[in-house]
Amino acid sequence: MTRLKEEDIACIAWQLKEYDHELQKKTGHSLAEIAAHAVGLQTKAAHASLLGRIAVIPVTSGQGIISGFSRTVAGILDHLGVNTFVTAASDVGGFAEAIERGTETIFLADDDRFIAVNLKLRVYSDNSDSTGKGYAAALDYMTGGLKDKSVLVLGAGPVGRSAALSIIGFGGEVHIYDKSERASSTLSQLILDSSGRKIYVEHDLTRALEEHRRIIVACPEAGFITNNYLHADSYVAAPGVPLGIHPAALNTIWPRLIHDPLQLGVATMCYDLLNSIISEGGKER
Ligand code: 2YH
Repeated sequence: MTRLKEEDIACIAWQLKEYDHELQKKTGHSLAEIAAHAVGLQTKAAHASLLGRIAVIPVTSGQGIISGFSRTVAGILDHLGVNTFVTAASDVGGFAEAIERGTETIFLADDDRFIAVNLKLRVYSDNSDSTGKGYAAALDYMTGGLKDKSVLVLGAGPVGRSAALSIIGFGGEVHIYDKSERASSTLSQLILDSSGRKIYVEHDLTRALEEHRRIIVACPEAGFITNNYLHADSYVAAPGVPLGIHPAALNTIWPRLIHDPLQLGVATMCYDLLNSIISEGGKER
């Protein structure tokens, strides 16, 4: 699993408006609309304020605090219209501070997990899961719909698994490639058992790249997708950091490429929790 570096996220907070415009140009939809689509919500029904006040707590365990990480997460949530603050204290002190300041939702990450917890409902959203969903939703919008279309998912880890399940939800056909054939087969079996849907295991990366025009890059290998695999009708959604597109191919694919280190994943975590809150409200009525 990639641990984000300070330089991966340094520019995010002050470029959120530009990033949102870029998403709108590429997919026809805003960051909030894509995140809502990822969890099956209408943006109109989802008022970000329903989340109450959000605290982001810096966590020192493992390799420690990533400078700017909590502030960037808070910036993304602010951009979505949620009242967010970063606690002054880290870890347990930060948790106490969040409760004292009337927080209902907490975002926090260590080196392995990044979650958002809603304290009222006792539900949480996982970043890997939300990132997979968010990128599948962006690809669905960007391509005009994945129904009956085949999508190559590169990487059978938590992000790839979540993306694969979402693509199936959008009616698409999943082809999975992972450098560990065992990981691909395990995922294929898991999806068959849980949903009765078949996904196709690809054994040869070169052939898989040659044959597909819709690709989700859910692995952290840099620059392996070169220009010869990318065409005027290729679409790539790449949550993986570092980016799998070769620098020389960036110009070709840029108008049909979705890639960011944090924004779509965090936005989808937010809408995932909103979805739980809205469904819970529905049950009460
Ligand atoms: O970047 C990460 C992990 N790779 C989580 C990945 C989840 N998909 N964690 C960030 C660690 C942040 C640090 N503990 C802080 O600043 O609070």
